[in-house]
Amino acid sequence: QPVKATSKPPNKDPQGKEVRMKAEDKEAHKAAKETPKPTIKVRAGKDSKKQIMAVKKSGVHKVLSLDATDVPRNARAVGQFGVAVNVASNENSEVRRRWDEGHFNVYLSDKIPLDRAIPDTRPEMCAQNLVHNDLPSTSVIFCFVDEVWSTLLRSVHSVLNRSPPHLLTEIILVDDFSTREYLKEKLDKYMSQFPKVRIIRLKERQGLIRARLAGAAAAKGEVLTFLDSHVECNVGWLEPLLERVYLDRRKVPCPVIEVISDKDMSYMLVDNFQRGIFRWPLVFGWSALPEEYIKKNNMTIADPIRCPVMAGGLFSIDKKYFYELGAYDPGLDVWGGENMEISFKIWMCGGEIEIIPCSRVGHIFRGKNPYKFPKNRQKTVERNLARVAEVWLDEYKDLFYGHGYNHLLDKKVVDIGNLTEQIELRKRLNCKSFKWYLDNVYPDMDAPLAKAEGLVLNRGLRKCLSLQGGSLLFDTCDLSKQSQHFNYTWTKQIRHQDQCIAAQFNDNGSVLQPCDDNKPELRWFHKSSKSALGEHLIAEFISHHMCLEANPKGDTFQLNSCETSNLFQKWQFTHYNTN
Ligand code: UD2
Ligand code: MN
Repeated sequence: QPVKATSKPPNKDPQGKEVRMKAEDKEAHKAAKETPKPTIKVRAGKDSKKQIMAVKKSGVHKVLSLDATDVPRNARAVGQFGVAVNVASNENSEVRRRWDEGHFNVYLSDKIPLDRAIPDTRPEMCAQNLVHNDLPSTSVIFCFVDEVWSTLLRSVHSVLNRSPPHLLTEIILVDDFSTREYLKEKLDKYMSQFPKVRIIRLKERQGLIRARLAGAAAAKGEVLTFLDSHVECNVGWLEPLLERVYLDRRKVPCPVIEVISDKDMSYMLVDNFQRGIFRWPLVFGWSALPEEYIKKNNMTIADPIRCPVMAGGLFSIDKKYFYELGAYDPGLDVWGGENMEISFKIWMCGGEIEIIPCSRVGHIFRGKNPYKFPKNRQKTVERNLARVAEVWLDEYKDLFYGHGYNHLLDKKVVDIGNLTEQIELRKRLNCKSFKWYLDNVYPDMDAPLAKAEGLVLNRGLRKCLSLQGGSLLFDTCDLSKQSQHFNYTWTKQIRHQDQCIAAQFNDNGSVLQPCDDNKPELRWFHKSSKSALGEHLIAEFISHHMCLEANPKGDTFQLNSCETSNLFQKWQFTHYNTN
């Protein structure tokens, strides 16, 4: 199972053509380009100061729509207003040469103003929304390792320029042991002009998860806001997030993540009603809210969207609540899986994750991680995911393993580390079960506990497996008999309650053993399809070509070399959940 980088939210039309912007936005954009008239409601300067001063302690006010202080902007600058830039063909080699510095168009990024305007992509009604005057203030935390200079700075400027100053306690840059020279003194010097920006340097590479923990530990704000280091926060992005935390400290709001093109650096609008979900084996993705759900709940495009999981990079959380939840599992390495961990933890232990359409942040989605993994990337991510599965998934962890990660079950080969503290935390917080989560938070998720189930018919004998009085026999097939019900599990066991069929006879000549995920002799390869060896039960333990065979007399079992057409080697379950 390849572990992919975080998928982009959909921003393509059904024909598959890329839709850069809505038609009307495109017009506005064009107009903006021709006559420099950004789609910005209020510019910082006198007006916004007056606005901020007008914010009294209690009561509500309209969302402040601040933008860059740099007025007038260089309207003709490359990439201004978030439009696509086509690099001249004689510059292509330079684009290619610098691509790997960040796995996006670094050459172009360096040409674009650090405080460029981007289209205000919020739904119209957002600018009219009211938020409380006494919102909590936040520390914004950027973790980075060898980030590209211009994108890091553009990220910081977008926060400085578009956040109401009284709500921004500080910006914390956590340098996860970068090696690039410009990220040292040069960065210190540059940031020293902004009193709110602090830099924390980690003494060795910790990975983004522990880097975030370091940032959180240093933060002084009431709320923590985590961002990736190659983003652009849009107009009015912060208040709607803080408003949700204000309303209920257990709400964990995320902005809509929009797409900054890795090729032409344009700012692209994403589809409405997208929520964060996962598919097996814990792969993050986006999916539109079901139409009926939108209708039933009378939802507008500006309403918060409850999400089974968050993408991971961008969210606000009450600082105390973050620690009550035990923050992140510090045993997670480098990158990946922490979004699943915090999502399950939040939902199962009493919180909520929401996407707030009135808060929008652009992010450069890169095809590859532009930094090195100290160990192998694939192994790092799968180890992280296995930790999450072991702590949070209960019996559903089999679905995780069964979708390409069965090799992780061999604890002797793969060390996923100690989980005692994480398991105790879950108990202490009195968190709900994963089944509760599936039923209540993600009911449209398909999560059958077995790959196949029901009766197990031997095609040669035309009889079914039956477990009676502690031994395995054949009997006339009868669905009503509990003794004939077996599961073919995701971890490849043929299971009846806690008894499994082994590819091995024990001392009493029986093939039954207590089930145990760590025992390779209990794993069978089985395929229901019409492939050559379909329906065989092939022992994985002994060899890939030994099959379970019923004696034609119907009294014993044996392991024989597999024969495609031998019906006594063919087994069929009543019901298959895959294929
Ligand atoms: C997504 C998330 C990211 C994180 C990741 C899973 C978004 C937009 N991004 O992947 O935040 O949740 O999924 O783990 O939702 N970094 C370090 N040290 C490291 C590795 C990364 O500081 O060892 C920094 C990196 O510079 C960046 C941030 O962590 O600012 C996220 O890394 P990414 O951009 O490579 O992750 P991304 O967007 O592919
Ligand atoms: Mn990122």
